[in-house]
Amino acid sequence: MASAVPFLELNLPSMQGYSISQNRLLGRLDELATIGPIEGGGSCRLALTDADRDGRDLVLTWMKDLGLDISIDGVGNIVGTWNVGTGLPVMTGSHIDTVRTGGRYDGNLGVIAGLEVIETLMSAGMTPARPFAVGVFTNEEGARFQPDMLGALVYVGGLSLETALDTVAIDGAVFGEELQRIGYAGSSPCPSAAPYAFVELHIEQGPRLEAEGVQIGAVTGVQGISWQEVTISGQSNHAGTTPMSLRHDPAYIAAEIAVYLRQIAREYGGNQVCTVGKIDLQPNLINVVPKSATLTLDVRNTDEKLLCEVEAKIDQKIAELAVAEGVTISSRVLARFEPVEFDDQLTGLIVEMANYHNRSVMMMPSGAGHDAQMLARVCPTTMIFTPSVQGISHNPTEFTNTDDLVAGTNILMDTMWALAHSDLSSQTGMI
Ligand code: HGY
Ligand code: MN
Ligand code: MN
Repeated sequence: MASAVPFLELNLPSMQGYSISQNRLLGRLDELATIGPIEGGGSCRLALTDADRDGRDLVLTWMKDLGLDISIDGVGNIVGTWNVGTGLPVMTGSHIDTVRTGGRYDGNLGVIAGLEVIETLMSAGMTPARPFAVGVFTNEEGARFQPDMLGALVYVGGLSLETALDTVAIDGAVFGEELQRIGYAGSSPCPSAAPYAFVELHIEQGPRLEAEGVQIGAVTGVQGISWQEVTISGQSNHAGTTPMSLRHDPAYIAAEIAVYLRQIAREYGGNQVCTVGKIDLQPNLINVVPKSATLTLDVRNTDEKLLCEVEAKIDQKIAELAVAEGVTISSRVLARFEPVEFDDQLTGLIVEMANYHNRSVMMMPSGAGHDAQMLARVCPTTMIFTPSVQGISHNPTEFTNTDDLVAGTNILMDTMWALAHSDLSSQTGMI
């Protein structure tokens, strides 16, 4: 999967001795982490909350300090553009919204690294032949509003603005109202114009790079994601007086579903993962057989055919459980994205760039969803992964070593430069 980009002839920033600033990169990661701080050094900035607004305000300040042209669209996606050169921009970026127990690198690294690349080149007096853009996409996590990657999906025209604005959060808030409330209902049109290319720097969030002693991931794509909310309605009753034979217990069925998901993931093995991350019981009291149980199913696989098989088996099991326990079960899809393949020439470029930077590298799919999987619908796209210590993420103790952060950002800088000075349409090799 070698790329054909003649980047060794392109006078890359690193070839001229330029490197990003470690202190500025770490300083901004630390500063952003102080917004919505939680125990353990991470952050809670659920999409469109006050903390998300405060994080956006900080990033906007950094963008304005760099003199970037700033656009905010109808779902609050922010794009800061260094309007130099000609033609469509080479774009990078990610998200700054977090899960409730977020770390300081997930998403934040991709946004801050993009600004760092621009600031380094500005200081070096190196002006790329194309504009450089940094995107901050709304609601990547999907923890409060589903689906995940919602902002990037609207950005590329995969979801209408109206549908996005009408989306209701797990706490009952309405997306459009929250966006207005935090002052980020922008006027730039959705969908946006496709960039020339998109490269996202992100932590791996899993154990593979560390386990294999590899320093850079050249990401080949993103696995398929199936999210659904299952609601089980039964007979609420007294915990002490109701004979077991007369129960119609939603909590029991929720537990059976969670156990089945673990079993089927084990049965399929490979990249199959299944998670029950959220269970709400009503009335949620010690001495009451619940009236209802609402749980979320997160089911993923790199192989669409297997993912469909697993979805069908789960649906069948749920139907059987409903009959056996005499409960009624309904479900609704919260997100469903097929596996995405990134542009193999761009991924090949990441491999070559990592080699050039003397960093060990391996090609790998992403287990997590990313904004890049949406940008891949409209332009050549790939991702750069840096290792996650002990593979931990969506956890305040998420950590990535400084030299990996710096190397990943320098590779991003050279990659964006190479893309800005290559002809993606040329027949002499994609880039
Ligand atoms: O769920 C995901 O994979 C991503 O963190 N939104
Ligand atoms: Mn992320
Ligand atoms: Mn995440």
